Amino acid sequence: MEALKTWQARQDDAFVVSYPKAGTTWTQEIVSAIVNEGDLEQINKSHTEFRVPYLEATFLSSTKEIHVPPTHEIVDKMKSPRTIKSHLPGHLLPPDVMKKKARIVYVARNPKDLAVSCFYFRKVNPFRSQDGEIVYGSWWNHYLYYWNLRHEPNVLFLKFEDMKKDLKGTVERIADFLGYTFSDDVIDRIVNHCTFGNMKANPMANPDTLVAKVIEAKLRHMKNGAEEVADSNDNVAPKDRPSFMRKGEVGDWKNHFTVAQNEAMDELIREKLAGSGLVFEC
Ligand code: PPS
Repeated sequence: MEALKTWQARQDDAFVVSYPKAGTTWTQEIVSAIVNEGDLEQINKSHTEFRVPYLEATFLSSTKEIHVPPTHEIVDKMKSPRTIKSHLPGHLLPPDVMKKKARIVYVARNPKDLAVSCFYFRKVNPFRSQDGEIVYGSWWNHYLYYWNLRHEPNVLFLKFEDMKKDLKGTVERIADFLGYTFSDDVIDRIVNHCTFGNMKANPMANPDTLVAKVIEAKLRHMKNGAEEVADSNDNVAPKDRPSFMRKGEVGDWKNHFTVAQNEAMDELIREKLAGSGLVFEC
């Protein structure tokens, strides 16, 4: 985080920024497909996580002998135009990103589905959340920071629900925002590549294999005493871990929330987003 304070962005960078579980991987795949001009052969040569690296996440090495540099140093060596993922809240995003007016595609999702998706991902990835503190802070602070930047020419604010309703329109909007004009054929190819079913079936877009490797490395690291295991949820057996590409739907919260939970969440949403103009269909 210290290094990111002075990290240099480039004007033609395309960032995908989001609160976790809001539709990051989906947006990553769309942005990557656009920047590769719909060349699926090229896109499918490497995994999304390598095409659109996760700026602030430095992955653990599988052995002591292999040194894995911090991701931002890997990103420094990438050719332009770079595509980069970040979950950083606005005040922690490297200041040079806005200074250089690098493009930011931000995606937000209705908080109820976000909570359900987080709940399942907690079984996939043993990230920590203790005493009400959660990685990347509260969703409303994250959303509102970028929502308030939505009129900046280098920021495009998207909602998961709109992407579900009109994937083709979304691909066209992002392409236009990033300065690409495509024929209908190319647009249709990108749309088809980025449907839930096709991404789930594509090992270069579905994070499952990579996630499993990252979790195993993390658990090994914890067992070696480098970090304490936060709680028993951290030990969900691989066979019981849900797929990262779980459902990809709008309104799955209805299958999970009690009436009381729904009312509490509605009140929280009303309170936190009051006066902002940001509303969700949920
Ligand atoms: S992460 O860990 O923050 O990167 O997760 P993120 O990618 O933001 O969110 C994961 C959820 O997005 C769903 N997803 C999709 N939905 C619709 N269409 C496509 N193509 C797609 N790709 C990913 C994924 O299934 C997770 O949502 P849930 O509700 O858990 O299924």
